[in-house]
Amino acid sequence: MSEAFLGIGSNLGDREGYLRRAVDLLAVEDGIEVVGVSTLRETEPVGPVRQGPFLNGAVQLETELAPRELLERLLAIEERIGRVRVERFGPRTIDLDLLVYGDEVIDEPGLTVPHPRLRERRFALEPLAELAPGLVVPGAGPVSALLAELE
Ligand code: GSY
Repeated sequence: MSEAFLGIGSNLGDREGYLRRAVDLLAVEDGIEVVGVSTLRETEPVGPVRQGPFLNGAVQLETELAPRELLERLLAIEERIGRVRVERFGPRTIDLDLLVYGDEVIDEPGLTVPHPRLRERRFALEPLAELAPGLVVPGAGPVSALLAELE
């Protein structure tokens, strides 16, 4: 079993409903156990697109799935919920990002772990630190130090 952390976010429609449904669908997947869900928090949009505020959180998993298989399940859950993305970096109904997978560092087409923009994203680091304050992000350092760098 490996420990993994996801970032979850939504800024279209019933934001909390989409996030809760994603957690419910994760919890019934074979090979995935949800062991923690952070507080959901409203965050200002980050990035080049003007858009409404997000609701963001993080989820802690134990999983038997390899990283690529886990990523495919995340995409399937997004599809099942009815993922809508208006444009790249723009509004979306549901976003499930694989932030950290055990102590693995992976850089392959379509799969980069830890998430390549994690250290820039307070909206991902804060819920991650809430779930696992002692976490060391592979190749990047303690989550507490990454957050302090953003201060
Ligand atoms: O995958 C990230 C989507 N996203 C977000 C987000 O989830 N939260 C906030 N606050 N800003 C964002 N900008 C983008 S793109």
